[in-house]
Amino acid sequence: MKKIAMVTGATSGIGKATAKKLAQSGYNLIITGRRNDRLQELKDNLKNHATEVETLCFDIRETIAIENAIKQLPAEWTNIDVLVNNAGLAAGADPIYNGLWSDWEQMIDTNIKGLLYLSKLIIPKMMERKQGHIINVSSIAGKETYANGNVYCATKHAVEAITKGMRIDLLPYNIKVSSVSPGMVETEFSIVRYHGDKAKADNVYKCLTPLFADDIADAIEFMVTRPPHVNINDILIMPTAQASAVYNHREE
Ligand code: NDP
Ligand code: 8X3
Repeated sequence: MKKIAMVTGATSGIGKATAKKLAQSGYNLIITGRRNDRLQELKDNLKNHATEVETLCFDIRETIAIENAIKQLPAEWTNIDVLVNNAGLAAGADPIYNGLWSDWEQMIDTNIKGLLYLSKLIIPKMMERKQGHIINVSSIAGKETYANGNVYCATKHAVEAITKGMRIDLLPYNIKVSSVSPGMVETEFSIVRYHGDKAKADNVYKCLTPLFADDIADAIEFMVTRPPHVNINDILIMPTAQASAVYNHREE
């Protein structure tokens, strides 16, 4: 019987790459996101790995939608072994006095509240089985702050605190809790952050080699393939050309 991994935000970027990597590692997958066409496309693609796939289409900010989606999972899909809390975004890059309330709400509701809502629904079954692994996708922005990153950085700092808190609370239940904290990864992240402005998004990765989604998927695969007595608390993974949230080197 294959293990089951649930990956949120699997319609793009890090989540999609992680779903593919875990399929190659022999997991059956539950993939989530709001864009159902992309979920179906990924499901078809994963068939090549002889993986069974369930798709759950919901907005992670909506508690009722999440509850309904989880309730509709067939019984054989409810024993989730690995939960990758990846769905998230940055919206805007403005000084605090110019930030949009709508951007702040979207980031806080998705990156913090969405992660909490879903985890609360998945954790009880892991507790019953005294088995499971939760991997929260944090960021270098969870460890440092940078100009105009204020609220996004706050959400990822919250992910760090939630990860540490979860790890303590779930200790008696043999549930591993990890985080992976990337620097710049070229995905749809910057297009989303700049509200669809492709030129601004491209500029983020100009004249340096960023990380790619597969690099983060590799790290997640490493975490989930450690022996039962080993938990990787966190992996901070940066492009070679990026020393910190603010220092990077561009070959002009
Ligand atoms: P992408 O924009 O490529 O992917 C984001 C994913 O999150 C999509 O699948 C999207 O699915 C999902 N998502 C966003 N909002 C919601 C929502 N309300 N409900 C459900 N799903 C949602 O970006 P990345 O792959 O780069 O981002 C993945 C994670 O990695 C995020 O948490 C991000 O903060 C983090 N990260 C990214 C870094 C980077 O430089 N790219 C660096 C460090 C961390 P859909 O739109 O279909 O709902
Ligand atoms: C994404 C990385 O540096 O853009 O979390 O905040 S950064």
